Amino acid sequence: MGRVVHAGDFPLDSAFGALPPGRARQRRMESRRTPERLVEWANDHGADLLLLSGDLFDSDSPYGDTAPLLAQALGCFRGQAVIAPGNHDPLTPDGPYARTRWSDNVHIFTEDRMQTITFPDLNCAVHGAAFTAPECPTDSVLPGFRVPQDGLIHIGLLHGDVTTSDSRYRPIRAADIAGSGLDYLALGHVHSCSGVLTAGAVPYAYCGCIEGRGFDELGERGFLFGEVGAGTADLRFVPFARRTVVSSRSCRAKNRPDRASSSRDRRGGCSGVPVRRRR
Ligand SMILES: [Mn+2]
Repeated sequence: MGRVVHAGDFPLDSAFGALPPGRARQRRMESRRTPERLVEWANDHGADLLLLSGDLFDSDSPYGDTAPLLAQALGCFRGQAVIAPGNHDPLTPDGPYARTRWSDNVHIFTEDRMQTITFPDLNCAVHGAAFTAPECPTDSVLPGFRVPQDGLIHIGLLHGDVTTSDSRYRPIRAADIAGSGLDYLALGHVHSCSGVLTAGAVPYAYCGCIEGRGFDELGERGFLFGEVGAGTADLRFVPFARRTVVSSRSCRAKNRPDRASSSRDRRGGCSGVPVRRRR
């Protein structure tokens, strides 16, 4: 099949609580351009499928025009987009997914059970589910799921927590990933990009968050891009965040005292957004 972008954990209208109010407002405004920038990148790189692994909004009641902005951006994507709502943006009757008009190339999982969308032109099927509440203490999706042997490429798209212990955010077991037979499982929730891992023969990955928002999210942020084939997922990390949160220590280590207390603006120059030294 074709080229895949896997992104998630934006989340739009995030509070940026570590910043002073004026700077936080600026960052929120910038973050609302994220979908448009992502779609431009995806179009420029010939992506066919945009997998959005949830937590695209910070809550199920974002500012009034935030969801329409996302819908407008995705409507400009030349391929197909699929969304698996997460714990911050669960699929609820009054939430942004239900209340917004989406273009025909946008597909949103609506239930907390495995749903399948087939794209014959891409020779591919995307399987996934939605959070329908802010918490999901059991995984009712992957256990027992097995892809059919029908010649299609099978991709999974879920928001959840790969763990061996309890989790309020859909605890996913590695054995269930391994047993699924998926050609790739695109996951959201964890804010660091995992790179492509494997459970049994099944490749899976967390794309990480697209922007770092605080000192627990230092360093490059972005998404995954590449090709998925039968049993193979060749995706690489694409740094994309407009700003990168850096600690004073790493700045000084690079001998750039002018940036010692700032986040770097990808468009060049020093943004002047204050960041505190990590302790
Ligand atoms: Mn989450």
